[in-house]
Amino acid sequence: MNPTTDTLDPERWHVQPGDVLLVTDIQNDFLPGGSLAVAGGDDVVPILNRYIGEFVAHGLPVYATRDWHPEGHCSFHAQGGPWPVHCVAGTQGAEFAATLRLPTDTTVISKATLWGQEAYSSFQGTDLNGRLRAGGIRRLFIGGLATDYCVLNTVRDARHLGYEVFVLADAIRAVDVHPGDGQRAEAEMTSLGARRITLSGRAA
Ligand code: VGL
Ligand code: ZN
Repeated sequence: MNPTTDTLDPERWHVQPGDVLLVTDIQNDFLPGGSLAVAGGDDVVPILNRYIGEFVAHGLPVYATRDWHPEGHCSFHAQGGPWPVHCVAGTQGAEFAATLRLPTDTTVISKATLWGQEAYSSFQGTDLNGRLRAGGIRRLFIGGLATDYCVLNTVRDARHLGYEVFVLADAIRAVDVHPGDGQRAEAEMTSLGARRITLSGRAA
């Protein structure tokens, strides 16, 4: 139990027009057995499938982001970066988890596609903001991997861009390179005005 998150009660919620579900980096390399496995990363897949079902049932859009690196990306150890080789575009490790039930009309956003640039935020170097604006999106529901990298940086940018943000507290997991990184990330997202929700808070 951690006091930082225990004090943050998930709130009741329902979806409405102008909402989007952003499924973050549910790729084989980030799941157990992958080259940059996030502990418990597979636990979030069935939960995300239920959020996806909620959005589909309401005719609302689902976006899925993917880390999509070129070979020899600057974030890899051999290039002096912090990470093992992971999510190389077109490889099995970069594929979405087979158990993730994305709708056929999912909008896929690829990030960190340039050799010399790291990008943890799904807004960085992508057309995500333009697509959301064009779609009249005002509220982002964000879950996936990893809490302390892509989810955190995407939430930061989303808040600075003026979106309302709901963090799917039961559908995120942290890398925790330093113990507590995930908890600190969750506290920061809350301090930025992102609201925490869970499936159980869904209004009937
Ligand atoms: C990520 C580590 C390395 C992420 C990407 O998207 O959370 N984390 N590359
Ligand atoms: Zn990466």
